[in-house]
Amino acid sequence: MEVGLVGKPNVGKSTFFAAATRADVEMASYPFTTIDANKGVGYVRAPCPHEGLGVQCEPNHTPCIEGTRMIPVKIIDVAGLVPDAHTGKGLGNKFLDDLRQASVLVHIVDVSGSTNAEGEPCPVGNHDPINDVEFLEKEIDHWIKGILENNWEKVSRRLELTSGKLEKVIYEQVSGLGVTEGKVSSAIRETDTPPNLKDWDDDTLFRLAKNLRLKCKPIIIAANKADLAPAENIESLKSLDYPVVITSAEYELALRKAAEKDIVHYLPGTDDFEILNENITGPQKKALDKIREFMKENGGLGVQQVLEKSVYEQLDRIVVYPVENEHNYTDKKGRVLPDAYLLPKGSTAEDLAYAVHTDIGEGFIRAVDARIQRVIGRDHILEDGDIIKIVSSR
Ligand SMILES: Nc1nc2c(ncn2[C@@H]2O[C@H](COP(=O)(O)OP(=O)(O)OP(=O)(O)O)[C@@H](O)[C@H]2O)c(=O)[nH]1
Ligand SMILES: [Mg+2]
Repeated sequence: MEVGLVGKPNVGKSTFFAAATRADVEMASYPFTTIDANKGVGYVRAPCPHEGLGVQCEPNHTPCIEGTRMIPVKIIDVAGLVPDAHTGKGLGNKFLDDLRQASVLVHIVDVSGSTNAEGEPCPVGNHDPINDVEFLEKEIDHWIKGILENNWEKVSRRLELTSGKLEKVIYEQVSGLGVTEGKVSSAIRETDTPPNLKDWDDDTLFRLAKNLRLKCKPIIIAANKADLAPAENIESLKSLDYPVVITSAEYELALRKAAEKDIVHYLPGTDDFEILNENITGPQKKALDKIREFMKENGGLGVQQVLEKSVYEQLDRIVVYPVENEHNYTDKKGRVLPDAYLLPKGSTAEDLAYAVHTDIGEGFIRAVDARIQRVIGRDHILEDGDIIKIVSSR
C-alpha cells in the first residue's frame, strides 16, 4: 500500500513529504524542485490496545507513543505536473509511472492561490485553485489512457488470436496500476464500450481511462498553504465532490523539527503542543503562537489527517494485531503486541495469516480471537483492533 503525492509544481508536495516522513528532501519556492521521486515512510495512528488490556506493549516496527500506535505507510513524492503534461509540457508525465503502485493519490493543492497554473509564484489569491483540481484529473486520465494504448495493435491481435476475453486482455494491459480484474471488468461495463475492439476510438479509451482512475486511484485533496489562504478559497475547495483536508505542511514540518530539538512537545495529528524550552526568542514564540492559532481553528495541521483519511476511509483499512500467545499477547520472543497490520475491511483470519507470511497462510489450521479467547475459523471476518493468534501447520 502506497500513498502518492501529486499536484502542480511548488504547492508543497515535498514539504508535506518531509513533514510526514521526516526525510531530508529538497524544497524551494520555484517549480520543478523535485525531479526524481522521493520515497519514504510515514505513519498512521491507531489507539494501542495495551492500555485497555492492562499490559505494556513492546512493538517491533510500529512504535507506540503515549498509547498511540504508529503504523508505517509508504509515501511517494513526485515531480510537479502542469496542464498538458501529457503532450510533453513541463517535465511531461512519464514520471507518473512512479505512481503505478500507489493505491491512493493525495492531490496537494495550493489553496492560497499564490502559484499560477505552471507553479510559478504569484500574489496570494491570484490563482483559482479550483482550476487545478480539474486539470490534474485530466492529466492522470491521459496517463492511464497512454498505458491502455501502449502497443494497442498487439492488444487487438492478442484478443483475436486467442479469442480471449476482452476483460482479461485489458486487465493484463493495465495490471501494473494495481487494479484487480474485477475492477477492470466493472470499469469496462460502466464505460459502455462498443462490443468490437475495432470500434473503440480515442474517446472510448479516454472514458475507460477515467473509469479505471476512479476505481484504482481514488483522490483526496490536501488544501495546502491554508495558513496563507483567503477563507473563500478554502470554502470553494471544500464544496467540491472530494474528501478535502485543510493543511499547512509548512507548519507541520516546523513543529516536527521543533519537537525533535525538544523545543516543544508535539504529537503529530493533535491540535496543540507544549513549549518545553522557555528560552526561545521572541520571533520563535510568535511563530509558534501562529501555528497554535491555526491548529485551534482547523483541529490540527492536516498532514496526519490526510494520511489517515487516505488509509482508513479511501482504502478502508482496519488495524489487526497478530500474536503467538493468546493469553499474554506475545510473539515467540515474548514481545507484547509486537506488530500491527493494516488490512482491507472484510479481511478474514486466513487473509491475516497470508499477510503475516505465505507459509503461515498455506498451513492455516485455525485462529483464536485473543480478546475473548475464542477459536475462529478461516473465514471469520476480522474487526478493527482485533488481536489474533494464528495456528498454522508451518
Ligand atoms: N505558507 C506555506 N508555504 C508552504 C507550505 N507548504 C509548502 N510551502 C512552501 O512552498 C514552496 C514549495 O514547496 P515544495 O515542497 O518544494 O513544493 P513541491 O510541490 O514539492 O514543488 P516541486 O518539487 O517543484 O513540484 C516552499 O517555499 C515551501 O516552503 C504551507 O503549508 N504553507
Ligand atoms: Mg517537490
